[in-house]
Amino acid sequence: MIYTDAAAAAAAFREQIDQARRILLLTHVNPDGDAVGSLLGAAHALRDSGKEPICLLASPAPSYSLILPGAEWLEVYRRGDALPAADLIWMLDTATPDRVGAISEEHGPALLAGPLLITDHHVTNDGGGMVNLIDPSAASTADLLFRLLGAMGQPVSPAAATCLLLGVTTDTQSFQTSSTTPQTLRTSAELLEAGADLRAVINAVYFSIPESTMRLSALALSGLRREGPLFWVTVSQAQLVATGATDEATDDTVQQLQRSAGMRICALFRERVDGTVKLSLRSVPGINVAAIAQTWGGGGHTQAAGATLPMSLAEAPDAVLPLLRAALAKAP
Ligand SMILES: [Mn+2]
Repeated sequence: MIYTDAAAAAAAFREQIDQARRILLLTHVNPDGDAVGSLLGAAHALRDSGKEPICLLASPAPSYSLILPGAEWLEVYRRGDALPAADLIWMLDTATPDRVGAISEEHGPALLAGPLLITDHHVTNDGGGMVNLIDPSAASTADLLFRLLGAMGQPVSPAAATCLLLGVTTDTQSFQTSSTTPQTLRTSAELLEAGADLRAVINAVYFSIPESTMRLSALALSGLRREGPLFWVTVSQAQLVATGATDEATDDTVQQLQRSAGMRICALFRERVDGTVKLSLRSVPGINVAAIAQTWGGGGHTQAAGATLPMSLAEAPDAVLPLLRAALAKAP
């Protein structure tokens, strides 16, 4: 059964959860704040109703999510591990079962063999569970899950509310995405009323940039290049080594580029250890950078895409910039 409305889905979710004791909670590989926040929010609610949730991740949680109450319950799957025994599986924020990474590669049939609950907001989710709540209009799975728990009559503790608030705020980039609606803000208000620790979430997500990341962004942005609406920077291995920054540090640099006045396309070229280049592209609506990333077998979203370029950092801008100029020339 596929529901799009939390209130309509509540009885079917309640029935499956009531019949189960051990419940395996899963989410997508490379989990983001919404994935971890939803997983832990569900885990708190299940424990509060006397169940035994098991939180299994296909890859480690982002560091900012480790401040969440219950983060110590998160287990990371290693290839070859057995699938934990459970009466019920609940998959959250995961568009398709194969997004559960190595867990689905190694235990795919087992995931679908028993009762499976799905709660998600991805438009591409085809609802392969026994009971599915899929609402693409929800700005985050955490938002949808909060409304489901409410409709199930399940109290949401302050700890659960903090986990869900982290999901709501990260998936909307702090209420900046076009998916943000009055409902998003109503849910956020109710999470605060339920005792969510907004200060802890904000500190962890927005005020915890490592010093190495700050230094790398400063180095990279000091070499900023611009041609009208086109902005780009390069990041060398030498710069990464000199600052001690991790590869993910360049996400922060890209965000800075995106915020530039007058920017319509920006690119970041990061030299990888093997001598190839990781390309990250961002654009404003109307310019599809996913199509450009596909030139090198990459992809992503229309406004945020990436690819691995089989060339040196010195060669990469000359290979990519002509395509970006062409995209700008034909953009409305
Ligand atoms: Mn999400």
